[in-house]
Amino acid sequence: MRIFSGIQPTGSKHLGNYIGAIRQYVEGQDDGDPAIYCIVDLHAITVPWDPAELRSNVHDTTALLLAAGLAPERCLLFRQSDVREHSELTWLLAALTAWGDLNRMHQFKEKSGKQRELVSAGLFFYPVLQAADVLAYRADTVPVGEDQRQHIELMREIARRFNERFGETLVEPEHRIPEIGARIMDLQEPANKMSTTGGTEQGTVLVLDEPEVVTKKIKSAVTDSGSELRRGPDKQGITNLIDVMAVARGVTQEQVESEFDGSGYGDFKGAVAEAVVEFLAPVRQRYQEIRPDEQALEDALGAGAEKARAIAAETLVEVRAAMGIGSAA
Ligand code: AQP
Repeated sequence: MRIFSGIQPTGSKHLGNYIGAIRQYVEGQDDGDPAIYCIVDLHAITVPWDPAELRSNVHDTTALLLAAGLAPERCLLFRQSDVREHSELTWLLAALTAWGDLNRMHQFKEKSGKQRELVSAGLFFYPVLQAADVLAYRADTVPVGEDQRQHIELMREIARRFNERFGETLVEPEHRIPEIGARIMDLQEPANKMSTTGGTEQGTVLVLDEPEVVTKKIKSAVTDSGSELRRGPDKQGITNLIDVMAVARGVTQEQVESEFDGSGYGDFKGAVAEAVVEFLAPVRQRYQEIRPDEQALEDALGAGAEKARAIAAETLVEVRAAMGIGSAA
């Protein structure tokens, strides 16, 4: 089984990214043949960005993934822009992508609505680049959070259309969404997902937040006016905290509910804060050790890119030939 997933280079990955995606990357790195993880700097330029900050953010995210437990000798970790095949395949797949489908993407609607500067064509094309990322490796499985479901459906559609028209060349990937924690919610606005660009500062726990900050954010999480510690559609805040606790402790949501049955919300939040601090502590500590050595980070990314390029280049040869692009030889 070949695994592929991409993550944006932002300096501040949050608990939702960690639980929904990064945790799955680490767990899956030995199951992949290979497991391929990509830091998607080309996606990062679909919204306003600062060039120097972008480079530095790639190092931040690389260090965070390594600190979380990715091992370059057990998986393939690289920077998207180092493998130019992604950009070429984006254009080729654009020829098979319906404008109407792109126009229906929730992420585009949300992000373009919030944009105060230019709404770029790149933002509109974001899912095509994402399709190229995955299809270039003929990946079977894409570990992601719930918010990416629609983009995965679209890339399946593009692969299907390509194969129907030009013969079996690409693989229709399946998403892998975690059973618990697929959609971690903002602690202050539990109806919305925890998010890099759209969330509240107090409601977003960053993986690298100091323990006191994590504790403060979790203790001030918005809950409901009841007192029962159980999940339910009318109890979004508590449901979210139960999910977070279950993942941090490595138990089921039912086990959390029965352990804390009868406890007050205040005590429960204190326990969740403690569990999350403990859950993130090793990552934070390893990050401090790994991040300063930028040469080592570049070396790891460079080695990953070389292996990735070999796979993607092979796909591109077949795709170009099938589409009649380039010389016949
Ligand atoms: N709240 C979340 N719960 C679970 N999983 C989540 N993911 C994102 N938010 C949650 C998953 O994290 C992975 C990495 O996403 P990304 O780095 O490519 O960036 P993103 O999706 O743009 O991250 P955000 O935080 O969601 O930023 P905004 O809200 O600004 O777009 C993906 O697998 C995603 O599913």
